[in-house]
Amino acid sequence: MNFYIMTLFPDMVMQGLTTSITGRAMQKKLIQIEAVNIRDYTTEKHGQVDDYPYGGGAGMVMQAEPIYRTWEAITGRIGKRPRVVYMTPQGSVFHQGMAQEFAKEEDLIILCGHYEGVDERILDLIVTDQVSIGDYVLTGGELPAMVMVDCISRLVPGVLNNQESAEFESFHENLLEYPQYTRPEVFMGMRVPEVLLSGHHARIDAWRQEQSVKRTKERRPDLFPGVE
Ligand code: 6GU
Repeated sequence: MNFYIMTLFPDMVMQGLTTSITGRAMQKKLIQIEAVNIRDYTTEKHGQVDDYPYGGGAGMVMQAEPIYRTWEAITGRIGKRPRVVYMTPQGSVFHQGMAQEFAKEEDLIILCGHYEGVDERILDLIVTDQVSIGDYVLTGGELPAMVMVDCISRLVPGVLNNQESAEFESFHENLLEYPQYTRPEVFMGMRVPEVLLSGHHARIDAWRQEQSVKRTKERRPDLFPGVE
């Protein structure tokens, strides 16, 4: 899968995503990530990419032209017009199901905004999806883009190894993960639950399931539609 990230901070995006599992997936050519600098596509002499909002008000707005030219360069080069996701706190809130939908795409273009947002006409012209990563405000769309690329990439076949996939299996059915323990058996006087040392796999599975349900009801009742 190919990600094209339109941003004013390509180094920030690439440094984050070339690390760890997404970095390994890039080396294995299972995913391709390209951060394209919008500033490279400005026609203004001082590299300007933003301007004052018409009608006044605080902050600056990213201009339509450099973004449009960046998009033209990408789509022209690849000869395709993939979905364009604009990262904005005004978008639909990202969730696992959305990641599964995006993971079906061969190519994805992601637009990271900054300042007070982008000229609305760019949204009308090229943007197909608007996505937020939660109800809080960040300084720009780069971290949200990295979150989304990470989440989608781990769904691409081959990106996770067997061990990592098995860990994913344990977060199924919309339940939170059960508590985990490793050596030693006693730490600061606290013992590992006896059942985990018992070797009874059926009892261990039942205990883990029960812990997952309890934890989900306590911490994320919203994931539990059947529960009052
Ligand atoms: Cl996508 N962008 C910004 N700037 N802030 C956010 C966000 C996106 N999602 C949550 N907060």
